[in-house]
Amino acid sequence: MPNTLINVSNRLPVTVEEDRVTKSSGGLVAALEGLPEEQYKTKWIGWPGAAFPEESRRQEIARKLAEEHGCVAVFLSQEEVTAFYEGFSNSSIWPLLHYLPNYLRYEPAWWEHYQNVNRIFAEKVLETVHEGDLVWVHDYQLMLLPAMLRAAAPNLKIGFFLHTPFPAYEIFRCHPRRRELVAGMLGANRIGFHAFGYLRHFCSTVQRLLGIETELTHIPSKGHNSALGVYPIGINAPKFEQTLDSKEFHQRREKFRLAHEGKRLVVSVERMDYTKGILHRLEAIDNFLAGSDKIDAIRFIFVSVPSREGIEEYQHLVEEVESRVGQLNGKYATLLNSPIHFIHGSIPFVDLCALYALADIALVTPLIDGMNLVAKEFIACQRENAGLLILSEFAGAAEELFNALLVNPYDSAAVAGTLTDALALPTEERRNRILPMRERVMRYDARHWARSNVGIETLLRRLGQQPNVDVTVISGRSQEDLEAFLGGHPFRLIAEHGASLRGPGKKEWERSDRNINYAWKEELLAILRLYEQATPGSTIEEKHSSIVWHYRKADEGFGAWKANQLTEELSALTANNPIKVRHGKKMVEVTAAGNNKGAAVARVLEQNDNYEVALCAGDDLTDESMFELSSPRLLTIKVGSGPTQARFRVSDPATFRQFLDSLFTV
Ligand code: GDG
Repeated sequence: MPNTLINVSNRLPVTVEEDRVTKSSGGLVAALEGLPEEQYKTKWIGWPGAAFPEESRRQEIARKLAEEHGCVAVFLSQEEVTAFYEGFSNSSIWPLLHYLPNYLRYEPAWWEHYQNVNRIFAEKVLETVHEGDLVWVHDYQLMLLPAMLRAAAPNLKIGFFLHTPFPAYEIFRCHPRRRELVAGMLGANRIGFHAFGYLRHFCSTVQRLLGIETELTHIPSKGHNSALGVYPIGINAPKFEQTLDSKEFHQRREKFRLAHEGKRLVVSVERMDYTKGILHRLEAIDNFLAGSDKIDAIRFIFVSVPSREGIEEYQHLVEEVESRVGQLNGKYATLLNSPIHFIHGSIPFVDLCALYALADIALVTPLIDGMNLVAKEFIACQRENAGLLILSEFAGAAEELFNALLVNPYDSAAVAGTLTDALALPTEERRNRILPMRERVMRYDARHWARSNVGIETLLRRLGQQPNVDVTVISGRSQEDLEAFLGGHPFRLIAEHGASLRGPGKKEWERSDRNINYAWKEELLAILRLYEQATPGSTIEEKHSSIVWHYRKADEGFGAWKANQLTEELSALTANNPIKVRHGKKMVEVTAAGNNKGAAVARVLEQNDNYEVALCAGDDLTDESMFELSSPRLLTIKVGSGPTQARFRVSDPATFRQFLDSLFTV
């Protein structure tokens, strides 16, 4: 049975107008179209794109959407759309996420609506969800939703993905509701970003706003952990390949070729948004045309899709762009050419592909952009041609598209210069640039993105559902940590290197270390306290079976020096006792030697002599005690490099996940 993945986003992937249901455009929609249907049964929850005041009409639309499109509609009144969407989401959060506090507008009444609409979404999700489903919340309009869902259904698996950048704390702190917004996101089990920089900013913002100690891998939250990840979104690669193979595409491309014959084409495609750098780009084009003696041989095509037209800043932008385009065409037009071909509208997908394929250059210069799918789509369509991508260094895509010509969109003279250079590059070099990027864009596509986002959750769930398979997780971490990470799964959990155990499906923990003497803890704790006092920034963690001195927040050199001293002192003191002292990563740990993962595995095998085979894998030095066991039923796998007693080895955690995935395909 495939898992049901419930996608929750502000907009549904369809728009309802009068009697027509049309597909919405936009990055998210395209990406999720690429999810493999055989693995994920998907449902969408979202707003259908217009206010429908009459109840009978709402019912009719809800039925149509559910039956024909697998969608659950969330209806909003016109007032809610204005305050929640245009107001709070797009006039206060959006500009800050894009480092543009000058565009920030805020009205306190919007906050009530934002909370209220997030609550309406929460109710819809709770009505729709079944045990075992995975909820995936998208973007800044629904930042409160994860925490609302968590409060109502503590065991629900919730993912959150932010499609925009996450800015530096100094910017995000300008938002009047900054704390509530980040706390809302922390309701998710997994929070994804397009780039590592965004993740880092999010961590430091959480730390400074909420005072929570964060790690770059996860953030501890009430009763659970939010794992953090970087998942750069991709395009729907198969859809592009199919279109490029179609007869219609070839016809359209030929038609456009004839219409623009004899001209080099430079194309820009985007929503009409101030983050996309349209006015700065026009400045660069002015610069370029002023220095060009071949104006008749170049044409700039702009496709600017109308966006957020109810918002004043967007209305001004349209006026300014139209006036600037008119002015530049007036200034540079000849009897043979009008250099800027401006479309303020949306064009059909096949035309978009034909345009990308025909273009010599894509000029993609946002002032800042979470990812920017247009850059990747252009590359996808360069299957036969050898076009060049000029890309803003401030788009998330710049981190991946290694052969693009990167520009600073604020530096219009430099953009104009890059354009001149690009037009002069020989075909051979252009091909050498585009081809390796195309390979990457087609491989790491939307399907890959969606899989890596929901992959680990799906895998864990599937493991939990296998008949005749018991899953045991053994870790050095505390009971609380294991519960927070894996509490919702029917796994046997063994914490603190074997000191305590929670049976599958049980709530209570049992200690498995009753015969171990911990009298030493008090005495050694006193020594650790002295080091804590003497080393500012260091802290002590007390677990049932061990004590740990952490120094990652202390001065690096001083901390390491004190750690060596402590390790020596403790080792000398404990030499003749069954106590282990370990100097690990920014910590010194003292544990009872009787607790080790090997002994824990031996106990599990002893108590379950019906197991035919036990697959035992790990990536840590402490896992060697399991690999050293000599049971014929045991199949041991080391994950990663380093010396090992294990029988098999896989190179990294991702490969191990793939292996499990293939073992347990349902
Ligand atoms: C947000 C983030 C992030 C545009 N014009 C037409 C058309 N489009 C399609 C493009 C592309 C999509 O719209 C735009 O996606 P982008 O990624 O470039 O930008 P945003 O809309 O701002 O998306 C962004 C994205 O979310 C995903 O996470 O990359 O950073 O801001 O797919 O092709 N499609 C058609 N006709 C048009 O005229 N058919």
